[in-house]
Amino acid sequence: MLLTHRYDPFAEDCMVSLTHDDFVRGVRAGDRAVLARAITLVESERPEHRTLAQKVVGSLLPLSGGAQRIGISGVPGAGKSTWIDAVGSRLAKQQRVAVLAVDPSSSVTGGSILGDKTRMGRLANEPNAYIRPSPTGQTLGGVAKKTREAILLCEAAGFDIVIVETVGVGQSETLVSGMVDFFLVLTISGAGDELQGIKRGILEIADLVVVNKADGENVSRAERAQRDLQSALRLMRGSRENPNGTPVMTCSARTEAGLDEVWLHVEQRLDELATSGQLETNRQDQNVRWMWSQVETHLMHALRTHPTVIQRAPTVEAEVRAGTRSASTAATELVDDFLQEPISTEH
Ligand SMILES: Nc1nc2c(ncn2[C@@H]2O[C@H](COP(=O)(O)OP(=O)(O)O)[C@@H](O)[C@H]2O)c(=O)[nH]1
Ligand SMILES: [Mg+2]
Repeated sequence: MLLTHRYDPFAEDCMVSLTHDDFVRGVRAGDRAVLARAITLVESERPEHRTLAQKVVGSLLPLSGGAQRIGISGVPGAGKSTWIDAVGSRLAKQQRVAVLAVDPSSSVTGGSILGDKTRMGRLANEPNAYIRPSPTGQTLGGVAKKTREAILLCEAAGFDIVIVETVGVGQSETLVSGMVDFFLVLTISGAGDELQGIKRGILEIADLVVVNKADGENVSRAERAQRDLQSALRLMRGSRENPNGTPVMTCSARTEAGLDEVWLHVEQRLDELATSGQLETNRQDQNVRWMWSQVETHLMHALRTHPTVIQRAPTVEAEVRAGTRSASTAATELVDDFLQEPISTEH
């Protein structure tokens, strides 16, 4: 059955009829409909779903890890969706490709910058592809957790490549770079200073920068942008192993010029990382960092929902506001209140 790219709004209702074993069996078998429901399950905020979701993810964890995890970021309009459509469609001829979206705008405004899947029309029609839009109405931290779990589910379902698309605004790119093996930043040539069109922070986490839309009259501008970015990156990130800093390439997602070269670079780099063992080390580090970030989330949730803290917070806040109590004393007091009787709250 090909329920592939379609997000099924009714899945959550049907979900109750699927047991833990149904989920595990279906995902293992690569059943798209069950995979879609399993992702809906991990996205669900309902307590009974969360318990089941944890069990399902736990059971499938040993089957995960088999995909190449690629993150793609860039400002809205840089051509991310077009790029993924073009590259993904080629890859899907031989491999199974899943695309997951992380869109911070959908959690803040309810809208979506990343939004429409229509630009991935070709990929959506590939039987080997699965496209999943961003979960809406969630905090960025929530989206990160769900995206991580969705990656694991896709891997357990046998996908060879998982591409995570995110918008290069806000913090989502940092979150995504913490869950992928290779982080690609797509940019476009601007009027003058290339570094203005792209945030410095994002360049620091990029494994490869690609200037897109190098087509038609734009070719020479794109090439100039490439040179400018390359010299900036050489200064920023040049090292003994990589004297030129993070590599910068050009391509056109529209005409598909340069796409093979870009993908070849990604593949070669991933091969090197896998062979040297660095890929595994990176994933281990990511897991440990993720564990600590989850510890923080759980602790903050427990603290903020603690009865004494809830009761005292308004007074303490007012005192801090009025300057009658220092922020750090107040913080210590609130934490002490919590620690006297820490109520562990499942988050
Ligand atoms: N000329 C040209 N236009 C492109 C290219 N890639 C994307 N576009 C166009 O740029 C616009 C934004 O593309 P989209 O993929 O939605 O960008 P995203 O917001 O980064 O996902 C669309 O109108 C695309 O057709 C390209 O390589 N060359
Ligand atoms: Mg897009």
